[in-house]
Amino acid sequence: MAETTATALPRGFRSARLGWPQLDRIPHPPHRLPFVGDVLGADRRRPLQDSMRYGRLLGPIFRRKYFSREIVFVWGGRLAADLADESRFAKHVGLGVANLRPMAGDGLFTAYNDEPNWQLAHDILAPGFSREAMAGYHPMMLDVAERLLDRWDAEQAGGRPVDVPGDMTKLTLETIARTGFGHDFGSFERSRPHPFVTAMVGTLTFAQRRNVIPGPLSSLLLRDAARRNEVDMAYLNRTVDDLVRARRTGAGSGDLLDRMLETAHPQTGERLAPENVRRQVITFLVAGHETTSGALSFALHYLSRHPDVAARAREEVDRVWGDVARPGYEQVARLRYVRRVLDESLRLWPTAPAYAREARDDTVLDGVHPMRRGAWALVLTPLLHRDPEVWGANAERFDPDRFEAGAVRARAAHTFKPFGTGARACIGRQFALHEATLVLGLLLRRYELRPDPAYRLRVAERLTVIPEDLRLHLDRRAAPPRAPAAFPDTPSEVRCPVTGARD
Ligand code: MNH
Repeated sequence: MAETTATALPRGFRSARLGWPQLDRIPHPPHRLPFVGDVLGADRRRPLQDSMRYGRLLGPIFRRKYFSREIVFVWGGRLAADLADESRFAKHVGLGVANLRPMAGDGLFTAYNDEPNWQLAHDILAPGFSREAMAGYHPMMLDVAERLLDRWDAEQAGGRPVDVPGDMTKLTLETIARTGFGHDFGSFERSRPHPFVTAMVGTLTFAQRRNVIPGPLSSLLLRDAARRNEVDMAYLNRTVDDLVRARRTGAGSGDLLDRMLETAHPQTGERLAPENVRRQVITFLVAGHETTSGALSFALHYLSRHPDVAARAREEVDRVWGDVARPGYEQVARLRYVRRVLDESLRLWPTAPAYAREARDDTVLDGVHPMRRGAWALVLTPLLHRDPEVWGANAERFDPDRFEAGAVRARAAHTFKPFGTGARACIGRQFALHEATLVLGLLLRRYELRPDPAYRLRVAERLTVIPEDLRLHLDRRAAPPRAPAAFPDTPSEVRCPVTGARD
């Protein structure tokens, strides 16, 4: 498939001017300039937090213009819920997602809705995220987590603080590489990030910069960055090709890579072509660790700042796990409160912080804003998750009880969307939640977390978000209580935040 050039109009309108007949009713920042638009004072390294600032100023739907390209942003709960209507709206592949197409092509995350490889890969790979598949990954996830504990034990013994985002990235990269592809990057044996991570961060940052520097200028302003990006992409491709080659000559264990290489579509018998396998492997290596690493890092930050919450979570781990050395698959799902801590962290900082929705046909958004077929809007999840009409006046406060089952039931549907929405929502949701809950449980059981009192949360952006320079001091806890849980939690009814369905 030919990539759309920056100047041609790709699918969906490049500028909202064309797709929103009554655009003038949507507010934009003051001091708009001819030609350049709203770029004055814009923070080009932190475009998300920049847009959050404008969103707070301008309200639940607003627009910003970057040179000739105008973008509509949405964060109000009612508007976002309307955009979740799958009969009228669908995923829009634009901005950061579209900028990743040179790397990820028609892989699951970046495929256009009507590209045949989306449905094919989705149907082939979905069983890789079933309950049974997850239970199979569990022991491998534990193995990787134990390497993290070894490392943190050593840091703790040496009185050194731990590098939270750095070590969470090692953990999640090793987890997806091991469970998905039978590969070991050796991250914990390295003092610096694996070159795969450095190259990946480079391409994500480049894709983000291209959002705010439009086509005609980008070739000029980003020339050196584009050259470095070529090098990064070549490295990613090489890594993946080596990995696939090794598997073709060796034996797998029924993991994701085996499914990509061996499995035929259950109805049509079709298989993924080699070039598409390469796209999928890159997609899963990147999508499968970057966001989970951020989610774990934010959760650890909030736990360190809320000792009452940490104590409650720790009490739950002790009660449910007792002193079993290796908690089983089933024991992870029973950490209800730890899971709420994670949900609440993903509420305040959903680590894939935006998703785009386009009109399937001419329609009117929330009965107010007409949209032509193909017109689209970007949902700013961190602001949606702080809409006072949904979350109350104290929406900025960290409070895991917001995810207590009764509170979830009482809330409007489609207002918590850290994993996106509809048919193109995250396929790895259960994988991420299981991995993160397991790791938080293990860490809470082993350590008390002590923050650096001088640290103020700074959020770095590279399409995803992650806390910058977060370091924590650890204290080893006394051994957990002997007796395993005598009275396990009775599972309560919980609504799925993505589909609104009840478990
Ligand atoms: Mn994930 C899609 C967030 C973990 C693989 N993921 C999405 C989307 C969001 C998202 C949001 C939808 C984007 C869009 O609409 O444009 N994902 C997350 C978060 C975490 C996460 C916040 C962790 C926390 N994702 C994972 C993991 C994997 C994964 C782990 C793989 C093991 N995600 C994907 C893939 C897609 C996706 C693949 C694209 C699915 C599709 O379009 O069919």
